[in-house]
Amino acid sequence: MSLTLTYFPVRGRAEVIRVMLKDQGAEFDEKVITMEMWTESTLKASCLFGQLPIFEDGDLTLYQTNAIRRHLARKLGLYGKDQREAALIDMMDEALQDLLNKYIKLMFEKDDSGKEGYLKALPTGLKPFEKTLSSNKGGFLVGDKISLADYALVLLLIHHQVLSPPCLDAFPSLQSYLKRLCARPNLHAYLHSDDFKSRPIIPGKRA
Ligand code: GSH
Repeated sequence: MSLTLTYFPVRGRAEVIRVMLKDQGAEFDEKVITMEMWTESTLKASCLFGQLPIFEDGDLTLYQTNAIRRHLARKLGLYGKDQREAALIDMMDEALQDLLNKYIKLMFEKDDSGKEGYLKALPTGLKPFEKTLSSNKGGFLVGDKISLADYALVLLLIHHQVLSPPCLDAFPSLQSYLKRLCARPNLHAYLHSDDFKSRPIIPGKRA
């Protein structure tokens, strides 16, 4: 089945989808839409909610990042081993979305004035994940296999280390988790690729 991701030439909301597909070794095509193409074409009008990303899986066309992520998680076996694990994965993922929303808000601020306050509050946001990882012997947020939520956490941690390199210093479980997951062969190759490295986090913000 052919998979196609359509998005802007930035990491943005689509990066977690890319990371998941790359780590899983899933072949997919990318359609890169520049701002010029977006504003000058009929693509926006053709999108159900007027926004990207678009994900096509054969004849299934999906909008909404989290719907795409969950579709892929179900398809690729990244949603836990049973309903109990799926519920816990959803819980972790929702908490990660809360952190991500704050991070996105900060990224789109015009200047750096919010950064200090953001970094001051960050440990409170990271603590539950540290606690979960330090008590889960399976090595992942839930169970003993990588899930939808792990990809969100890994990418969030990578981006936070760009924002503030020492931000994980007080979190040994998060540090070793990040190191271990980033060493997964496919993920390691992707994270060191020009493709990943050259893509800005958001327009105008270099990683
Ligand atoms: N809830 C949507 C999702 O998660 O997919 C939000 C999508 C969204 O905000 N897309 C932005 C977009 O298409 C890029 S990250 N912006 C261009 C526009 O709205 O015209």
